[in-house]
Amino acid sequence: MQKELMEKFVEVYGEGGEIREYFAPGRVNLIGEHTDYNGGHVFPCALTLGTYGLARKRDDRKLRFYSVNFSKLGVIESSLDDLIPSDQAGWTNYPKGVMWAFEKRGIQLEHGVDFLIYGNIPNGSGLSSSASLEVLTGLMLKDMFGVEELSMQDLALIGQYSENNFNGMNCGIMDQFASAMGKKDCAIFLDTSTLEFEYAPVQLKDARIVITNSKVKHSLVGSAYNDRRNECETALEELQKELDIRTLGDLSEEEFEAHKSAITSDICRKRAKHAVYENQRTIKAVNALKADNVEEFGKLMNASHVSLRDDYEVSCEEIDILVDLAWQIPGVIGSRITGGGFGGCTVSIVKNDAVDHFIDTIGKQYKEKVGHEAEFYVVDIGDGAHVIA
Ligand code: GAF
Repeated sequence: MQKELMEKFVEVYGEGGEIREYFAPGRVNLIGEHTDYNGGHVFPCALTLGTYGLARKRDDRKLRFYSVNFSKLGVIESSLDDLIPSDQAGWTNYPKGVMWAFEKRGIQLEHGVDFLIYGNIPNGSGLSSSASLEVLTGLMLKDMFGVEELSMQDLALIGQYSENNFNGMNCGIMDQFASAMGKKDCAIFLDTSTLEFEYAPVQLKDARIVITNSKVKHSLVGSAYNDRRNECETALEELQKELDIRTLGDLSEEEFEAHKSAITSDICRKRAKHAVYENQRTIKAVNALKADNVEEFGKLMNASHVSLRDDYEVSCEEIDILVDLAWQIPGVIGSRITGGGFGGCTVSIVKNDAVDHFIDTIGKQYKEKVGHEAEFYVVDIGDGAHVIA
């Protein structure tokens, strides 16, 4: 792979100079969904799938971008003096956004770059291909321009900042954090209100993590995501009239039940309920995993799905079909929607000896019910972003 990408780089941009190589992974979230902008906990892990990047410094301020995945687009040219989002810029809005965010932080980029990327995260699947591209770009800039003062955590924050302010998606920190800070065979138990975190080994012994891609992405994703955020903020403001809390993540289930009548709209109350219960579920799930109780972890994953489906309303027909099918298969420990929702993927924990049956059965029945095929990835948990060479 590295050799082929290097050859491609030379073919596209020509010989010469030092070419550096980087990798930033995608992520799957095991539990703790839509809690990262509510001051709650999340439990994602980095995948071994992700985005590779090769880069070479230029003498001028030109930027040249090439994606092996979108090779038909050819080389897309821009400049450090043109860091403005535009529809025509397509995927390059992500690396450009990170360059813009560096400059916003007072880090002047003196030279342009030739940048080639290749990603093996299925596009639009909700496994954070954009966050991985942001973190990849941050790492490339840090390394090439010797920006020692930036930690990997800073790169996650810069990625989120650029996504929020350059690309207009009001996401939380989870995806960029997982891509930057991931660790092999561990999930990250992150408190998004303080950014304190701990690595929790995911030792499933006789089971695997299986991601199922519904291959649907409903177009309301961006706007519905921002609506959910607003509804949670409204609920929080109303609760704050009675309670001294900073975020919904500060509440236990009992406190929420005792004060939920302060929230005047039924919709906002349901959204807040999900945020509070999901946060508590995530804490319980991590404790279960640490106590080696994978069955309990699975039950909490299932409960997470029900809450995302009924209270947060970010699931969709295709995803519910996948989860319902999974719940019926012996050997499935837990299954739920993962990521932002409205399509994308489910994550399931499946006993080793049930994995083939899981893929066969769900594959056939999904196709019958929905009319197109699902895709399955039996994944490993990998390291966070790093310099390859
Ligand atoms: C998307 C967002 F980018 C994350 O920040 C997070 O909110 C997630 O949806 C839902 O948990 O992936």
